[in-house]
Amino acid sequence: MTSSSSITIYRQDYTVPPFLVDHIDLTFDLGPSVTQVKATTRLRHNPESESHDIVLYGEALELVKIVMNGKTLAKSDYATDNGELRIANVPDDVTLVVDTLIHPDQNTSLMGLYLSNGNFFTQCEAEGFRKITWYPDRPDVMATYTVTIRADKEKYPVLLSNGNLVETGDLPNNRHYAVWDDPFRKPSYLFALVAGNLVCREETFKLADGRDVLLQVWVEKNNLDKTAHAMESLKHSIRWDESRFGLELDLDRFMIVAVSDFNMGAMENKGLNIFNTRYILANPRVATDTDYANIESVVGHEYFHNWTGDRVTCRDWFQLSLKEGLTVFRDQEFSADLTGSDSGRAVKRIEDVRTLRQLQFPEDAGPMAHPVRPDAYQEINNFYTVTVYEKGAEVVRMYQTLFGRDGFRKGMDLYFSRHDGNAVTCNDFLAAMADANGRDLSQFERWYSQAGTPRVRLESHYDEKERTLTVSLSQFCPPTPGQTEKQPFLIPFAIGLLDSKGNDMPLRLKGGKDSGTSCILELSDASQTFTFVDVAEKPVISALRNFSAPVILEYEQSDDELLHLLSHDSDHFNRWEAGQRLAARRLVSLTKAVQDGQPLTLDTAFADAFRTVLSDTSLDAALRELALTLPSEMMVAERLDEIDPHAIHQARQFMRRTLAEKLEKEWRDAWDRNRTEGTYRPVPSDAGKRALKNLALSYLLALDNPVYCQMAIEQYNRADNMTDRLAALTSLVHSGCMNRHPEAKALLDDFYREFENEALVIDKWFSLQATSPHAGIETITTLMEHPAFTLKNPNRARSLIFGFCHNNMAQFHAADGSGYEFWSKNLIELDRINPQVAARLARCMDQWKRYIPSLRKPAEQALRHVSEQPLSRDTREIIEKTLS
Ligand code: 0A1
Ligand code: ZN
Repeated sequence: MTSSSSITIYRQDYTVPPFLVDHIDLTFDLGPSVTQVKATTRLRHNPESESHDIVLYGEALELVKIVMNGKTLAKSDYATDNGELRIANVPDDVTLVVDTLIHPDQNTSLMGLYLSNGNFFTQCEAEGFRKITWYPDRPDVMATYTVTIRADKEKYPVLLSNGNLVETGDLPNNRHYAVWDDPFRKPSYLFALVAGNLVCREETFKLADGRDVLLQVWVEKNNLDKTAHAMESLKHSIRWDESRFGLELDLDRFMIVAVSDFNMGAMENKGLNIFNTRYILANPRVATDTDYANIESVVGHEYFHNWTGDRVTCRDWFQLSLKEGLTVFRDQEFSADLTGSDSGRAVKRIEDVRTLRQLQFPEDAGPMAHPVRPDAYQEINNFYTVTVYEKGAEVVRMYQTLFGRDGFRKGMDLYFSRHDGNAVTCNDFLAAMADANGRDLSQFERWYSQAGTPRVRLESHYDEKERTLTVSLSQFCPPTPGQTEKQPFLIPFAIGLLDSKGNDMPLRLKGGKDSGTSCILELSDASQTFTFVDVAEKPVISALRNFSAPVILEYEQSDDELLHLLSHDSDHFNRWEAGQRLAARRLVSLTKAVQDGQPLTLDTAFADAFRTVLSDTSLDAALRELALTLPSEMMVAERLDEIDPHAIHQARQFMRRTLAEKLEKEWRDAWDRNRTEGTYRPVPSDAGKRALKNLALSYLLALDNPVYCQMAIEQYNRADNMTDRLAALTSLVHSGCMNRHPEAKALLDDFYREFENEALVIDKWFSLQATSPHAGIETITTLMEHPAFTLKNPNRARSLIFGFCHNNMAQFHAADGSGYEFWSKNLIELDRINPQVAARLARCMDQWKRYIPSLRKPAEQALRHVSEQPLSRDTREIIEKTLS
């Protein structure tokens, strides 16, 4: 579907649905090229609406007939326009029967009903149900569903839908059927159907209230040996939601299905979650520690949606963060709790903040910046963003920071008691938090309505005589598209003070009580001053502890202060932060030195600080690994007005090499001493050791020493798990070893052969090559021609094309514009196949206006070239916003 003019939908234009649906009966006669869908819907006029028109939505449907209250409608009985079908002046109670034909084998968008490896799957969020039948496909229309699936018995032995299986049986012509009944009212976006040749791992599980439930994980046969971790994660999720939020599973059966063609990560369809295989399949041979952790968090995320999303859903799509921000926050807390330690929680927090800064901060400063609750969209699929998800989660976290865990829980309880079974808004959530905690949160609402990352400036003054410390905080939020003026936010600002020995000092605010050793300052005005009294000596300030608000802190601390925090802060997050700030400061100067042709140098004090961290065995390996990982190139770009990708890359490579040289012995020791014992376990302690060991290896390989190439080759050959094997191979490919060691090169082929039948591992194979700083456009083009490459599978397309365009700064931004040309060519081709995935690729050029002039020109050319093509609504919206 291509469009030349796009319609913008505004949040302010929301009106209630004229008709509500009590129940829908769906019958599917499945066939790959033709599927018949019969939808029988009982509709009732909504007393809150003045309109008496039934409005149905449909896309790419072949309408056979519509019968209303027993009468077949003539074409003149309804009007269709732009995907809407309107039946005017309808009586209060009606039954509609809609017969349609659809063509799953032609559906490459992976929305609605489609085929993957010959099996049927659906994806209905946000507006995919309208590709199945004409229906009031909007989240505030909630109905109970009965679904009958009929299909060939041999080809599709398994027939699944939401809810409970109530009947099965045989039909003539080797066909069979199943009837599913979902007693929970749900919007159409939560409908799901799966039919095919699948097998499952299943278990009966006892809930806290003593009920037994059936848990199933469905996959293709060859993947059954990779389902144990997903099942474990599901059981952990159920237990966690019971104990942390008192929320129980409301179904007798909970199913997860893995599919290899999927646009996103996973989908929370009621009782029938559908997952990208990437977030289900794992065993030590094929999955890395990161894969294991992601699976746990995504399984949790989808499960938690059962309450925050399914039981209480969104009134309209502008409220998407109501369910997504909240559910991401819940999955973050789940993963953090599961680590079972304070340092584990800190590791998780650091990783989450890294994602936010690396992906969401640039979004909030670019052409697609939008509030957590957007005001307008052309294509809702473009708003499944890091702002709605990750910044939304930070907004939810701030309630917890303000009210504590207990206050937050009270707010959640009130939210469910008020809204269970309904479709509501972000303001309803805010009101529940405010009322449960007796607090006026009207100012807090600005976190939902204003886009942009606020900047908070900190200035301090210590008065030795008075023994007081004044902390002045001021806030400013830069303009974003459509929002030039911003009002001050309510910012919870966590702070602590360290004495010269590095100990936390007791805190007391003027006129206040003792506040322990960490307290939350509430910044609500444009600027405010806070005075701490009885401050025994000039402290080093630990500001914005645990990243208590999604802001950019502007606080000039000296190297000495940062080094002090790096060695002593009791807040693990801020220890890490101090190291990152020391490194980032130097990376910015080094980048400038590269641009000016100045010699590059790195001070000893900095290298020594890194050495101290690396050798500090009292610190968890995982925390050391995070502290010793340099800010990414993207992160450095964020700190510069103008982006010079090559200079940034060279600066960072220089820093890596220098740290490798200066700390060579310590890296070697780290590699030697962090080997894990016994059989592979994806637990945080072992994963942390592997991460540190593999970071050490990658630093050592920066030294261009054949001894280390050999070491990596041996690690690859000896590895009994994918984490170590992939790390060795990636380090080899990304270092100079590849060109000098034929043996290293052979490993790439070996890896391919070994894992030829494991699609997810072949994705890794493509992606590790696409992200190599040595992979020029020729390498990428050759890989595109590889028989295993296809644009049709989103995971595969992402591994190679996104890997190159998004995660290979040095090569993508080639001076001759060849990277941008590659981008535009593939974007145009992909858009014809799958608009949703294409629109994500389009986002690679978000930052083009900040590129150095020599790159801006070819970038603009590529963008203009794309904009001149016929494009989907998805891609058109992004390209137009990027160019504007
Ligand atoms: N609600 C899902 C994300 C999701 C959104 C759209 C999709 O369409 C292809 C698929 C999944 C989640 O947050 O997990
Ligand atoms: Zn979600």
